[in-house]
Amino acid sequence: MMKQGIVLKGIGGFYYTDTEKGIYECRARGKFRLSDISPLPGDHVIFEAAEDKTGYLMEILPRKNELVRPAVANVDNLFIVASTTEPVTDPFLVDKISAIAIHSKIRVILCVNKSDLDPSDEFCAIYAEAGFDVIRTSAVSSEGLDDIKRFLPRKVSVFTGNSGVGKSSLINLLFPEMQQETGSLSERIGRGRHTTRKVELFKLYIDSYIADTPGFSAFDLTKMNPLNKEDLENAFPEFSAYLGKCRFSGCSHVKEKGCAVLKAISEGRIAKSRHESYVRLLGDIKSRKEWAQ
Ligand SMILES: Nc1nc2c(ncn2[C@@H]2O[C@H](COP(=O)(O)OP(=O)(O)OP(=O)(O)O)[C@@H](O)[C@H]2O)c(=O)[nH]1
Ligand SMILES: [Mg+2]
Ligand SMILES: [Zn+2]
Repeated sequence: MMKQGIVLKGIGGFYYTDTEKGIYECRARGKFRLSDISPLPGDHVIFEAAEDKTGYLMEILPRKNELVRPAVANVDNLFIVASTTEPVTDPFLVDKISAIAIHSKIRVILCVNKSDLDPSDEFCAIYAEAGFDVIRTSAVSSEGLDDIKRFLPRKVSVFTGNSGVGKSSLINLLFPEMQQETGSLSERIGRGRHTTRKVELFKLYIDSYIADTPGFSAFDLTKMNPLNKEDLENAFPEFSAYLGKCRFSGCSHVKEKGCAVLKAISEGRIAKSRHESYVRLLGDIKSRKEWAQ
């Protein structure tokens, strides 16, 4: 019998696929192994189901979006977890991941975690003013957990961010039955035993899934889906009020005369750090084009 389900995780050639009748352990048919496309967590799939809850994947339905790092498909909400202490999140990481997500039409929610250690007022303000949903959270005081929960119903939500910011801790507190491994900074420097290794979706309630993911390193950042130049300015929501108002059409908002974006920065309406990230991403895009020629 053919069934439709959503892939929760892939391990050793098995794809654990959730349906209204429970989870099926599916193998991929040869055509998946031969083609470039392999099933990702979040994929909607058609499979041939057997009585014993095993099956064969036959088809991956079209994806509405797909992230490379973390590798997951059909994401509705991307919770970017950041911290301004132990460890300090580089704003560039937030700016790059959020730009990719916005371009992929994924809703970005910034969780500024460890508020018990640092209120992170300045960091929160930069992103709130840029138009992001910002939640100040703590896995120690439980601040912000109810605000996270409001975004989850009937969505696929993915937690990302650099290693050690508290993604797994927040998820464990929200849903104690998930019990993701967590670890202190000193533990993760060793062999990283207690840090998250793989992407796996968990079903929370009907049509609602959540995924913890491994923390980012600088290496991962260079491998993420790049945008092109035209898409980049649109991936910075606070630029939108000024786009089309620069003196020169095709303005790249770096140092041009009469640039409306630069004027907004000088008047304090756009944060300098956000613009610095934009310029850096634009530079990455240009150098990639030069290499490609
Ligand atoms: N004070 C404080 N410590 C926290 C908070 N959240 C997490 N921690 C601690 O930070 C460390 C890292 O937490 P994890 O939840 O493992 O971090 P992670 O983001 O899942 O890390 P990776 O799996 O490596 O990506 C642990 O020692 C946690 O106890 C918080 O809100 N406040
Ligand atoms: Mg983790
Ligand atoms: Zn401009």
